[in-house]
Amino acid sequence: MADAHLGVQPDKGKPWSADREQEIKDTFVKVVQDAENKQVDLLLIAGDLFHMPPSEGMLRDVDYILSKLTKTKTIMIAGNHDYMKPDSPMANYKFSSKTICLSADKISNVYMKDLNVCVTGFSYSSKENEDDILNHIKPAKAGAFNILLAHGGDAKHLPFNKKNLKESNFDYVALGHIHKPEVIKENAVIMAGSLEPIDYTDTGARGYIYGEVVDGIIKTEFVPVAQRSYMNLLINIKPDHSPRMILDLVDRQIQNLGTRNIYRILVKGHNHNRDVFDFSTLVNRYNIYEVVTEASEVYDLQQLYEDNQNNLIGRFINQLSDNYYGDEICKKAVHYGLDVLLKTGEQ
Ligand SMILES: [Mn+2]
Repeated sequence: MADAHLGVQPDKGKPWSADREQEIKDTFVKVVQDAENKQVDLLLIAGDLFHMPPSEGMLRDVDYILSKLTKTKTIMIAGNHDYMKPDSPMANYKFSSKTICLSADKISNVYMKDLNVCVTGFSYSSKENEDDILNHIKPAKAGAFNILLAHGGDAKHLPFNKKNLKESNFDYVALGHIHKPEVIKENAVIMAGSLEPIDYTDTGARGYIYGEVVDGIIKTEFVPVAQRSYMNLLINIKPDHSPRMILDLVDRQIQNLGTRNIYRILVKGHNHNRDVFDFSTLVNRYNIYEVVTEASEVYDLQQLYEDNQNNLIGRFINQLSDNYYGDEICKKAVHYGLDVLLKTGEQ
């Protein structure tokens, strides 16, 4: 598992914020229970178990939960949120559960003779680490099942080239940091994603990776455990829509998708009357993070490109903008694409 972010208060100020804080803790406990029920050998925590460097009390709490594991050993690293300074409670904590937290900034290896498994990795000692060490790191124990446990994947946090990790000699690479789960190489290199979604950009399912090794061959599966999802509802208002119709439509959609989920309502277009659509009754009834209303969007393409050259939005504009001013269909394609990209917040 990765990025549990214990102690985070998601959507501070919203009515569901305190519940979410508790749910995130409950989900962590549930994953530990799953490990116990399945009698797994090894629980790997790929960083950011805590949302901030943990106090001794927070560590004792987690240590107690992990001490319920009768068979499972836990190996964890500190990430950029719960980074481990030399004088911090985390660096000096002695676990009473079967837990090892790998040391900060220098690579260490834990070899478990009974399992013939070697876990290689290290913790963060500060909020950022731009080292490209993950592109070169090597397994430590020939003949063992070698696992790399690492936290990173953007420019400021242990940037890595997916190709290098795919070609590494590790038998399994357990990654954390990016909240969206991603199988980089099937059964071999996996970004677990956050255990629960933490903010509205974390759309989609969240959970952990369960793996079984039989005769040196590993098979993994994603196990969804998050109690809620963030969802974007795109509402396209047509000229003959009335406000009542739209409210009913959104209400039905939320009923179908689940009333516990947290929604953003993105309103586009207008009706013949140019009515103002008031969603306050729905905001009071459901978990609605925000309602974004806009008239048909006019984008400053040049500015957007300059601000987003290094991400998906910039690449999208670059690919499609050649005929932007000459071709009406191309123009629409750019607008529709930008609408979606800008609204999901995924870059
Ligand atoms: Mn992180």
